[in-house]
Amino acid sequence: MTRGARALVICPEIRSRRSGHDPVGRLEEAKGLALAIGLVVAEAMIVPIRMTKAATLFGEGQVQKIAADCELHEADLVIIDGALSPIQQRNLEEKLKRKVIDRTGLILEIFGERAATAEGRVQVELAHLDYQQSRLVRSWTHLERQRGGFGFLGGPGETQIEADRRLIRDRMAKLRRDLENVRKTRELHRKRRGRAPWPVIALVGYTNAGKSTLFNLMTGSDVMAEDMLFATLDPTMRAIELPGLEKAILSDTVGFISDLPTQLVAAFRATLEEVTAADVILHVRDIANPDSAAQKRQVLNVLTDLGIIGEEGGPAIIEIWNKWDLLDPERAAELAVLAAADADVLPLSAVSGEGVDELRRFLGTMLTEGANLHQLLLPAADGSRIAWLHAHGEVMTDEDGGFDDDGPLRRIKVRLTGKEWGRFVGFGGAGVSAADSDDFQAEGFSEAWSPI
Ligand SMILES: Nc1nc2c(ncn2[C@@H]2O[C@H](COP(=O)(O)OP(=O)(O)OP(=O)(O)O)[C@@H](O)[C@H]2O)c(=O)[nH]1
Ligand SMILES: [Mg+2]
Repeated sequence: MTRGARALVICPEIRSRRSGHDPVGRLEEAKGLALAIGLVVAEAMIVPIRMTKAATLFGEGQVQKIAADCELHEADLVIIDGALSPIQQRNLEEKLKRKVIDRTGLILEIFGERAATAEGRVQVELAHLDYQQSRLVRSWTHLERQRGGFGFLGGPGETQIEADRRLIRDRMAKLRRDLENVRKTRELHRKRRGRAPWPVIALVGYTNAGKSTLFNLMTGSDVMAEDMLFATLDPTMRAIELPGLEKAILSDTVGFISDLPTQLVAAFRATLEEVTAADVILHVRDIANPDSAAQKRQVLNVLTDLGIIGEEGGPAIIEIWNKWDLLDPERAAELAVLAAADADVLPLSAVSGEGVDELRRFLGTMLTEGANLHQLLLPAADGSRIAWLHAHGEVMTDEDGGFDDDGPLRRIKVRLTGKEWGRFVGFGGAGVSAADSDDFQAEGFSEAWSPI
């Protein structure tokens, strides 16, 4: 797609499929997507559809009106902010005599342009090929032709479309293998490192909600935070200090969007592995956006699709009602009552900094509460219990602990909740040597290990 090209942006509003989205918010978002890929929005409009047409989505009269608008606004291409079937896309391109891109196509273009890491690029290409493949199967039949003359290149009667499909399939298979290798290597690294000893806090939310701005504010870093959809594509992590907690890891992530192409959900999964392992999720919401409620639903849907929240629960989710500074005083007063009534909601402005100290205190309390430090001396040979501690607790130190009659020992300081401690003891904690508990209490830790 050429940067600087003029786009006519159309939001189809399908009567029977009211999504609860605010149409104006939706139109703004569609324009934002076009801008995010460097297009010029020549004109943007909502087109209500009473009954969708299988061939063209819009009715004949509407198609003519769109064609006229294209001329009037000198549009080079048309963006339909919804899903088009391959046939609809082809027919509209013929009737409008312009390239037509649907929402999925547009989002894939943005990701294709932005993906920075090798892994991100592979994932996006995979999603793109998957999208193209479905277009080949169903819409390119009108282009189907015999490959003339060179029978030896393919089997007799092989058609161009079959060859294209095979190319795509082979390429996809290769990319999947590459991706699998990258994942295995990363998993290996992670295993070697052990579970991060510090709690992980992940920022998630709708695109443009202010995640990166909050991340910068809390970490003093300077990641890209812009009024642009999908400014962040690759996750970034930094250490922060919290009241009562020496260190926690804050992770900034890619933003979500409604009607996320299914092909991209898989790409998100890998990018969001850190979120899966998070102790707390901060769901950053643009509370001043008229579409805020629908955006929240979308974010929760994606988190569910990704298996991050499920029936057995998952990490705690705290809602950050961001962009508080943009609310008019009346709305702010209304929302303040709601926020005060909900223990999991914090009003905040990542631009003015208002509410950030409260957030820090909140996180500090939440992450230290209920977890106590234990100091253990375990036989170094007892790999399975040591591994269990690394997997279930926050291991602060794991160092040489001298010898006893049976051999070398490890001295392990670990923070465990009461429940996990109970499980550890049940798991075979008996027989663990007692550590010098006096020292330990002197350091101000809340509980020391005593022999069973
Ligand atoms: N007025 C106001 N603007 C904010 C606030 N927080 C963020 N913004 C603005 O909102 C825009 C988007 O912020 P980002 O931090 O890039 O949003 P993001 O959630 O990281 O977006 P993606 O990375 O695209 O998903 C920027 O122009 C910010 O300056 C806030 O509290 N108040
Ligand atoms: Mg961001």
